[in-house]
Amino acid sequence: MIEKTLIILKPDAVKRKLIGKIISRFEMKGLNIKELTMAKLDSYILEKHYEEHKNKAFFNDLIDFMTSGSVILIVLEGKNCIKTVRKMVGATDPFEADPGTIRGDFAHSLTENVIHASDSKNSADREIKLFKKYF
Ligand code: 3AN
Repeated sequence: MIEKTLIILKPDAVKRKLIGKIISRFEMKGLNIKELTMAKLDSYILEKHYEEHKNKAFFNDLIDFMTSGSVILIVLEGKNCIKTVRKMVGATDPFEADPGTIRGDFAHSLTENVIHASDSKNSADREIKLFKKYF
């Protein structure tokens, strides 16, 4: 099934100049970039994006980090794109993420873990709608 998913290259990916390397992995996999923009996100939209985590101890650190610099927002499209991209991204904890995955290869910390990717069709639909104003 052809699906769309939302990707955020987080502030650490932008600061560390990893954007090209990460996008090139998605292109090599044959996924299509439907939308792409650079933005500085505010805490209002991020609190909505991460609302499932609002009671977690790491929530404030996560919002501070995500507002600390520019991000790249991308809508990718492709066959079974949501699951494929999650596999390419790897586990949340970069020290658990397999080598060859984006987090396994590039991320150094649990909060600053380089990339966000929608985890289901429902999340993808919700997140693409939430960030639509930036595209
Ligand atoms: P994923 O991004 O792999 O779907 P989520 O949705 O569980 O992971 O977490 C959202 C974000 O919150 C992660 N990408 C990471 O930046 C941060 N995070 C998750 N768990 C922790 C934790 N235990 N400590 C610090 N930050 C965390």
